[in-house]
Amino acid sequence: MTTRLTVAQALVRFLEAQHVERDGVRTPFFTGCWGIFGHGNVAGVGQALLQHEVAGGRLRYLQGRNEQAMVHAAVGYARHRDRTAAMAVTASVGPGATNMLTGAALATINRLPVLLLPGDTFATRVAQPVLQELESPTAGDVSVNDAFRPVSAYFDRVDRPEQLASALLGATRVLVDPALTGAVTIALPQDVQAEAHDWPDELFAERTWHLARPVPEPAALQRALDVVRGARRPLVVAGGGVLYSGADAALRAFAEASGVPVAETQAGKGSLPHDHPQALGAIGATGTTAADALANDADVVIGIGTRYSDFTTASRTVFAEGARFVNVNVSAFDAHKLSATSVVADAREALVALTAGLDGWTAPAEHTARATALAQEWDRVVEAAYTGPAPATDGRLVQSQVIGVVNETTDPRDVVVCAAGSMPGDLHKLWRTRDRKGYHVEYGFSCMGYEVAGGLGVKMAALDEVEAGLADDRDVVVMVGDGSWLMMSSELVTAVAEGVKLIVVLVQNHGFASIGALSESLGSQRFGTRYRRRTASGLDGDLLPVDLAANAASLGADVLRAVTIEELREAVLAARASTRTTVIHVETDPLVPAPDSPAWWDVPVAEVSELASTQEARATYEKHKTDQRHHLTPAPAPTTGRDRASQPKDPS
Ligand SMILES: Cc1ncc(C[n+]2csc(CCOP(=O)(O)OP(=O)(O)O)c2C)c(N)n1
Ligand SMILES: [Mg+2]
Repeated sequence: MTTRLTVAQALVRFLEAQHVERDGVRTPFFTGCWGIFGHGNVAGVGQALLQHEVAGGRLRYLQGRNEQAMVHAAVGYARHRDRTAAMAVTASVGPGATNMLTGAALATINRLPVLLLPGDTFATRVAQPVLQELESPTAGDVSVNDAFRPVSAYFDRVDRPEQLASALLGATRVLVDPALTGAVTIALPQDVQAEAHDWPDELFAERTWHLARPVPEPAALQRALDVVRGARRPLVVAGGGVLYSGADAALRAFAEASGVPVAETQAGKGSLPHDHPQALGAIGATGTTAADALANDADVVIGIGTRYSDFTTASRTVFAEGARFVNVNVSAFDAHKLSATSVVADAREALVALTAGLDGWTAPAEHTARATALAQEWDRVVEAAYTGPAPATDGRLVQSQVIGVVNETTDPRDVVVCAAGSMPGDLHKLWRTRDRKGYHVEYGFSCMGYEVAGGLGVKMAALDEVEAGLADDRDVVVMVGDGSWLMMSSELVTAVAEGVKLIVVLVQNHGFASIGALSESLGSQRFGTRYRRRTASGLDGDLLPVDLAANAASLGADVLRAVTIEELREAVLAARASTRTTVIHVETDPLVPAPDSPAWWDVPVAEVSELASTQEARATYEKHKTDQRHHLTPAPAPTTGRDRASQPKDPS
């Protein structure tokens, strides 16, 4: 049997029918389709979504304000659902499509599934160039959508209806693959979207994809255990893979059985609650003194579900040259990093197997005790930062106080969302995570503008979990700087339209505090990082007369202005009690930093310069460069039982 539908109608039908199963739980995979329409998708995918909605279809249509932001929302959604559900995003040809590129890169870098459906120029090319078409004098088959190839985990273009089935199956295969997932792009020429075809009905049959939990190969597990058992000062580095796999309980069991302390990357923060005696908190360039000290001394580093970004390794200065690595990762690509003994497996499966294989082994008790003592020491630093460090120069709050108030006035299950600026580093060091899903900082791409849109996706995911009976409701608290806000806060309108409640803490410090501090430390004198009026000597005039609170109110949110700690506390409580989206506006002093991490981050300084500040910074830079390690020592060779070369000669 066949059904006659357009390519776009068939696509929507297919998306509606996809389900996933993990640990015996079956749920719909695609839960919505974001879209902004233009001539490249309005009559194709747009018509199909309308027809679907009129027929009472399951897949909801979500209207966004910016294509990049729609991708962010979809990514935030998928992350909060631990990659067990995803959304699609449809855009028109040209700028609608290219607006999605940043979101695509963000999704692929963070290994988070999103299905991108950019419209494409006519497959038939009859009236080319169509509005917004990129013409190439040297290639006839190129469009702007080819720019998606390097930032997509999978790319396809459907030039004929017959190609759709293979494109959809290939796309979904990659989206549900924990080792490959990311942005999956299917470019859809605008004429092909509207073209009818007789589709085999099986294409629309309900399909259940298994979300794989690959188990460790026994020999690889054994090698890993041999390295771990030889350790005197081991350390776990927990990455995002721990959370996506739902391996937090298994990690805790492993840590408690072995006495190995646990440090967390940005994506892995929340793997252990902050007050667990073995929780060292953040590692790396934005690490705690506890985690970074243990990392410096570690003889064996057990990385679980981590990409080892330069923030995690402090640009390869945080681990000693002789350290051995044992990497558990579902992706062989990550598992092999830093010359590790690699275990290519699901984090939860591997942790359970490692715990069982410990066979009574524990790290030396004094090592575990040292970790706990150092963690407590750092917690006292956090406490001091929360309650108020040095008095702010002019009565404005400082950022660490804002973080403290938000942490202490929200529910342990609430989710804090952030992405770029000085807050991700401060949150990494200072946020007391009390729930495995309580910390959502996008730091793979650290994309300014992710915050509000990503937070919207997180809240939608939380609401879907409530509806599916998987979890209770929780508030989502977006923490966003003025720079990120100005770059992209437009999805606040979508939150209002959808009746999805967000709490937004808008931290106004009149510029880029993060890059300002970085610039100063690199001898570049905070050049170009303040928001000021231009004078004869540069951008160094008065503060700009912008009122971001009024801006937020104009977008339909309730707005509260907080000046003192007490007002901020009241505002967060009021926002929690409200059912509406509330933006809390607070001014902070950009010149008072949070307690510093002891680690370094490699950002090259000009080798020659006419500025004394740059010359000094270069000298410091060169000193730090000498601390950088290679981590090229091969992992112990697999044992073969009997090594052939050393076998005794056959006496016969
Ligand atoms: C899209 C994008 N452009 C540029 C950057 C580089 N960058 C990182 S933080 C930052 C400034 C952020 O300013 P704001 O949101 O006000 O936060 P603050 O640094 O003041 O805490 C910039 C420009 C980025 N991460 N993302
Ligand atoms: Mg700022």
